[in-house]
Amino acid sequence: MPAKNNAQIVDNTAPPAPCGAAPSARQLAWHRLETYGFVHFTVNTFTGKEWGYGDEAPALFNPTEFDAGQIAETAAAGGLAGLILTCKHHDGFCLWPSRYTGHSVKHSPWRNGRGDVVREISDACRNRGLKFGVYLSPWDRNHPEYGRPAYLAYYQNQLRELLTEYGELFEVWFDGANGGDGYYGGARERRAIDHLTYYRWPEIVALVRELQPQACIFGEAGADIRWVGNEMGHAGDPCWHTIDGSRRQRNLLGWRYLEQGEWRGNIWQPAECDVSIRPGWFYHAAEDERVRTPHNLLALYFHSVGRGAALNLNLPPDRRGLIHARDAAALREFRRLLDAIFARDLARAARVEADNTRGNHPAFQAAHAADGRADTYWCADDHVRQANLTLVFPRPVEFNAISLREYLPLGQRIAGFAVSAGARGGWRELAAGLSIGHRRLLAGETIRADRLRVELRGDDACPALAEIAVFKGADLPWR
Ligand code: FUL
Repeated sequence: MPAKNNAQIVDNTAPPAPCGAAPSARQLAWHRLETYGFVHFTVNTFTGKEWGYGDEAPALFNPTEFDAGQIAETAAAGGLAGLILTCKHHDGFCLWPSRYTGHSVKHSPWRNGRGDVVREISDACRNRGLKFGVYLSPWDRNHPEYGRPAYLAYYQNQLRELLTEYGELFEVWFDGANGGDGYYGGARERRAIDHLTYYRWPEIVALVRELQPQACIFGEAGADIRWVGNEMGHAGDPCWHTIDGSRRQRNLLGWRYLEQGEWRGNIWQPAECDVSIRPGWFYHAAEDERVRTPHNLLALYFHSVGRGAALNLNLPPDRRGLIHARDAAALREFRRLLDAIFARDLARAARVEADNTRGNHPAFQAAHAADGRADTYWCADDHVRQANLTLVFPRPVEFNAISLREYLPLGQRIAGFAVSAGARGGWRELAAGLSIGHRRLLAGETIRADRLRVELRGDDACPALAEIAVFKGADLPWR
């Protein structure tokens, strides 16, 4: 009889099996976006509040020069890949003429009650090549039935309107906030709910999957993307793309846990850093002097996108319904500085050596890590747990920023790394860390070197790497 147990035969000319949890196609597409924007707009813009109580008259909503084109244009000029609009914030006021409530733009003076902010923003996004996403606050301080079963049908009806009437969505954002008290149709009382069970998340997730299968869900159970645990615009270090699903079920996701995730968690749920360009989420004229500077935005980018997370940057329209000139200027300059840093990848001119190449096969050769493509990668043999990649520059180069990327379809494989510069025969360690994932940016003082070594450690899998890129930026945020 032939031996049955041939499972150990390793084919090192084929890609390795994905290790641990791996991303879905919709998550992979989301990882590639890296930066997109939030648009917080509602009656709060006109009352000066951050959380409307729910008793605001729709007549308050009256932007005088609303221009969705200016909002989308500003986002596009800042290099954002899409916009997520607060179609309904906690105050319950709807920016679209929902069939299920009169508490909406329908009863506002804006466009004589015939306007639809969701329509105009979603159209403007598409016209400028931006993706569009929706935020629909589960907590509704206006609705009389909030906290009772009847509200859930209302919420799902509204969600269905947004999922079916505004074209393709890239993200659906479910906010976990609930402060208890509210107007609630005049009851003016506290209504506490259990946010894990009250909203019937499995039904909501099923609705999004049915109607917008490509959209990533931000939020609670069943979500594709997790909150990063703070609203300051930075991910943890490390920041793993995975979490332990049983912790989520047991409501044990503290902010520090969310910032870092968990190595080899069983669910792929990467982090999104949501942060406002101003102190508040809504526009307040009193904060015009406190718009983030371009350098501050650069620092946010390095601490979010640069740790493998996405950056969701809030740009709140003012009372005219426009992005204020200060915010627009800061965003534009941020993008100019960022593009200048990443204008020329010095690694492209280097020869790349690896101390191990999977099956010695051209498909996995070291050169793939520095070919400027994210869809090709270097990979080691299955039994290898530590490997070095070395860039050999034709002549000494000066650099101060390095970008590393894993090849995510194979899961997160690298458990630790170190980067060293080589000059005149000696090595100097520049940086070391744990997670790489979708992207890891390292920046520091300017170094002159003729070699760059990247040491990679895979605890339970052979390492693979899609990108090593090397840059000399004129204007790094911390200088
Ligand atoms: C929080 C909300 O309470 C804030 O108002 C804002 O919408 C932010 C993005 O999420 O939970």
